[in-house]
Amino acid sequence: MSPHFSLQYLRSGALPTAFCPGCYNGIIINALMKAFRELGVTKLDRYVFVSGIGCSSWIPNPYIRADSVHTLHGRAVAVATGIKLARPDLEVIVIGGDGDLLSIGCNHLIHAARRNMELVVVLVNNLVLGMTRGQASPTTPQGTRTVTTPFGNFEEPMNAVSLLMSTNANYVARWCISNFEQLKESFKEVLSKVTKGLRFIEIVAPCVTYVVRYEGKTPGEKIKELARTCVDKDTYASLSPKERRDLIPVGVFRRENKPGFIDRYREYSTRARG
Ligand SMILES: Cc1ncc(C[n+]2csc(CCOP(=O)(O)OP(=O)(O)O)c2C)c(N)n1
Ligand SMILES: [Mg+2]
Repeated sequence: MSPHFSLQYLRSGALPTAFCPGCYNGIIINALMKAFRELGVTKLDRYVFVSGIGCSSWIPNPYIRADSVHTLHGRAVAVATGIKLARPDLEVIVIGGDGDLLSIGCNHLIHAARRNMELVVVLVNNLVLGMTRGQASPTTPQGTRTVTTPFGNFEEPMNAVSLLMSTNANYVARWCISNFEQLKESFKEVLSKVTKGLRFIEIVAPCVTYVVRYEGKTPGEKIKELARTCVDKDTYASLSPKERRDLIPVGVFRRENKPGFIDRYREYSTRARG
């Protein structure tokens, strides 16, 4: 096996990437490609990637050697839903940023999750609007210095996992970029159709240019810090509110197998015809 075995899933000419030096998005591509490899997927012709606009939306397009749609900012989940309804035989994977999926496109995410739509949704939470140069986003932690919050963010951030847990989504997980193995295993789990319906994975991957550098840290130092501060969700639950400060709970928060929208719709139309 070639040491660069995952390159088979990338388009030729895809390297070097457009990402900033040290950007964690490369780690996400790597985990995804290794997941495909370990699942024994040789060609990506049964997969469609959908993304909006943002640095994270560049993860599938143009790098991954599969059909992909780069939609309007915020509309990836809506377009992905349309593709899935037209071609239920394809696995449709949305990859988007915190601005894309939780700000301008949050309504689409909520309703796709409410319907348990048969989609994989990967939220790359880099804590800012990276592509537009580091403005605060709905997930920017309180106190974080950004170009629009030069004295620290005073707003409360939203918690994507809590939001998804209030919906009907079958699979809800969060990993930090320091959890490479767990992230890869999560990708394998959601792509192997062990679970159907809406499968949501949040990846906390702070923007190295507009968050990590502003903290005076290198990408390597930050990833070591995340390895300490991202703790298993059960450990987190056992801690006092004071001990939880600055910690991020990670793990698979929900793993169910309820029928998704398309299954329920088929059953409904059979009943209606009957
Ligand atoms: C309709 C629309 N509104 C605003 C923009 C400008 N815009 C482009 S990318 C972006 C934010 C990207 O942030 P995020 O989704 O978090 O992705 P990141 O770059 O951080 O990965 C914005 C506001 C746009 N392209 N289209
Ligand atoms: Mg972002």
